[in-house]
Amino acid sequence: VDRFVAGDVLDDAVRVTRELVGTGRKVTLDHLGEDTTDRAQADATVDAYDTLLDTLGETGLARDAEVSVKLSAVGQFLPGIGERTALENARRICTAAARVGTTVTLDMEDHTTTDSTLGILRELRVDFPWVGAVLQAYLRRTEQDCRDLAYEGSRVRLCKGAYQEPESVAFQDKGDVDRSYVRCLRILMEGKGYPMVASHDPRLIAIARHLADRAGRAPGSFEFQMLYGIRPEEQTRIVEQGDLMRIYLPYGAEWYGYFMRRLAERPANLTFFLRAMATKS
Ligand code: FMN
Repeated sequence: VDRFVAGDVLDDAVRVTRELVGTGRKVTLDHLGEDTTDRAQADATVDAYDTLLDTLGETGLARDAEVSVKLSAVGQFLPGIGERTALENARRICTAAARVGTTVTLDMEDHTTTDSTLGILRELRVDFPWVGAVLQAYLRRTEQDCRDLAYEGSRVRLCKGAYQEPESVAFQDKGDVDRSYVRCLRILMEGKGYPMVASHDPRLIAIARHLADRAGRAPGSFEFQMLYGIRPEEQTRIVEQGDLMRIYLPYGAEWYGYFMRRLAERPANLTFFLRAMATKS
């Protein structure tokens, strides 16, 4: 599990963040946890982000490291009061991020949460215009969401999407998802916002670079993003070509859901998992 998750504790996360920043990469830290229906657990997650953000401030890492938050981990699914709680808790995290001078991105979860998450994003952006959105190219609605969110100052992470979704809302064919990704990329690169290209797919990365050039974007007016531990050579190459490269770094004890999605995407990841276990015993 070490290959994908930065240990159970904050110290490990800070150590890995410092290493990544030392090699010219940016970081977005995700305190693992999702789908809570327990108020106390949601509050504990907010406290963890609070401590993390203070630590990033104290260590001087807040300039290069932001945080990613899953609204389901901070109360979105609490019966009856979910949206209100998630908004309040996300506000607390944004306030802590503003205090140390960094940003927050709201991860996107399964399609039943998209409207709610984009609604909370809109409310947060009134006070914190730098809050990042995530859009998933596998959803049929996403091209339109890209148009709506391609405005000045709008940070948008585009990914393919990691959940099992029905045909009624999501493209099922890999080629269709890739084509949707390219259409969305074009809208974001030609728009006025700040595109964050989250993919390990070399073809899509090359197309993103080309579309950025064609739109006259300078390096630094968009960024690439990859998950911690995946395609490190490609990460280095992107840094060396002068583009911004941000690494999504999950940390904490609740690694199960995150890890299972990585396995579902690419069964070969199991080999790395077993290898990591083997080197521990
Ligand atoms: N998938 C989601 O469904 N929601 C997310 O918020 C999300 N965030 C991601 C952040 C980063 C930096 C990366 C690289 C991926 C993220 N993913 C997310 C996973 C992607 O949707 C996708 O499953 C994974 O990157 C594999 O696709 P690839 O071939 O494009 O790399």
